Amino acid sequence: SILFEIKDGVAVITLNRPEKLNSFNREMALLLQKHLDDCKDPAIRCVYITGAGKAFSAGQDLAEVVDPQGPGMNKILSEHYNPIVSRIKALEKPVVAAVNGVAAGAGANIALACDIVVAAQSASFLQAFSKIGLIPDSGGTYTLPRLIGFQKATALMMLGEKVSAADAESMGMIYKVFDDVPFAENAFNIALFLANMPTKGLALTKQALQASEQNSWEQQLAAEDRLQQQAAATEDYAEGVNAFLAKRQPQFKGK
Ligand code: LHQ
Repeated sequence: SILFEIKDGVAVITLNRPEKLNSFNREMALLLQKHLDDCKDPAIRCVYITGAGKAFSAGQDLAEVVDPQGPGMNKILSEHYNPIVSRIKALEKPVVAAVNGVAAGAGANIALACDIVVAAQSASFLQAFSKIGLIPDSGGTYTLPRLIGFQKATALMMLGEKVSAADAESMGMIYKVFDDVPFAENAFNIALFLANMPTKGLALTKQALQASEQNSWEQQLAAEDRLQQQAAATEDYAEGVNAFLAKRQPQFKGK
């Protein structure tokens, strides 16, 4: 239900149950966790998540939740979605979501947990949960108000309105919209670019941004001081400065 390959330092994770709009069942949720763990390999310098077919993901497979043999409500967040979004946040490299089509429910919030989210013109984002009596999960109640503000997040989560890719871009939910053709090429170029950058510096940037979600100004300045010293101890920092001074292109190794 998931394709995994490594291309030029980018791990490409393709959600692949297109006949079910890449909705998540237990098997697929556990497999995504496994592949995110595979991405800890230092040879992987960026992670790229997309969907096969016309959707990114329709969220939880609703056939599974009514299946008496299914995983049960007490497991779906603790064993499926929370470990997925926590792995995305903890990965020490950039994670790009290339939202090729509709992203609904947990599918939307998994995308929004990624570091950089781009979408095809025809893609859309839907906080579908309220329509079936649930609350937004997969970190959405944390992520979305921080991205677009409390008011818009509340309205989208209560009304369950579908947001076009263009509107998602203009409200700051996502980074950028690309034309449908050639969407994958443009989106993947961002991942390729990131895979050639100073990976440790990007990981520390990710850590600093996450720390800012809780820290006071003073705490955050102290965190920047600590993390900057770690960045300055990397080989890529030395390479970046040397290449700049020598007026040549840097060759970053992610070390
Ligand atoms: C689906 C699904 C789907 C199964 C389309 N499941 N079949 C946490 C805790 C516990 C429980 C529940 O979940 C969660 C987390 C969550 O993610 S809750 C939110 C779950 N997701 C939704 O409520 C979204 C439901 N889907 C939709 O609203 C629409 O399908 C969207 C807007 C995603 C796409 O609309 P369309 O492009 O018009 O496609 P469609 O509706 O015609 O769907 C195509 C097929 O896929 C269809 O099956 P069929 O046999 O008629 O071709 C759908 O039934 C099936 N499908 N989503 N989540």
